[in-house]
Amino acid sequence: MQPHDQLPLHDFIEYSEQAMVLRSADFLKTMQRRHSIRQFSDRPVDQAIIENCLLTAGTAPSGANHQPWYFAAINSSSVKQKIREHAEAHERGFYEGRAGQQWLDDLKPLGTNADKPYLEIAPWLIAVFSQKFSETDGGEKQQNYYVHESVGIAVGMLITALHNAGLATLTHTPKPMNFLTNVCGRPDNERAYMLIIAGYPAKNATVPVHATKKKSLSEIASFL
Ligand code: IYR
Repeated sequence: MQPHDQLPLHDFIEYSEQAMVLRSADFLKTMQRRHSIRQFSDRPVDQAIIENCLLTAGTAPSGANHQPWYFAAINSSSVKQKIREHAEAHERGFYEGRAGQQWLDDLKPLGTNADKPYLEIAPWLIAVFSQKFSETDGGEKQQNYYVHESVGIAVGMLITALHNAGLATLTHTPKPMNFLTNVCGRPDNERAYMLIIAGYPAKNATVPVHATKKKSLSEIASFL
């Protein structure tokens, strides 16, 4: 097969318009039940579920289909402990001044602080890495395109897949995040992009009221 060969689109499913209205409304309801949480249960989650969700993320569109992402899925207590130690040390600096007053004021309604016990309690941490360059199968340096856009889409799909599977998540971006490269043993061409915490919510899990207030359609969209 030549690289420019085309395959017929064999798996597109056409629904009736009525079904599409129902499906889109149902999916909206499903996604309106997605909340970032900060109280996780230590209940284990089967790796097979995480694998399916990562494969879902891997179906994301990307610049030139170079798929400039890598996911380190962490279940090991000792690695989670290391990540918590690093993240909390960085967060303490953040909350004790580095953030600046404006940022701290904006975070107040979320009730966050430098303590991140969930980094050890939740069964899975998924460290997401972006690849500005990658290596081809032949060992040559390959330029990647729209890296942030591509990885952002993949992370969105990962969070959606985890929620759809029945898990709760938290997106976490400790600043700086480069310690994740060492802790996860990733190569130089990768940058830590985000940390996704995934698991069951704790029995007493809460959601900040502030986080439930989503903009209305007219605030986020217009029809031209
Ligand atoms: N990374 C910090 C602070 C933080 C920043 C933003 I922007 C948030 O939406 C939430 C938290 C923390 O995790 O506490």
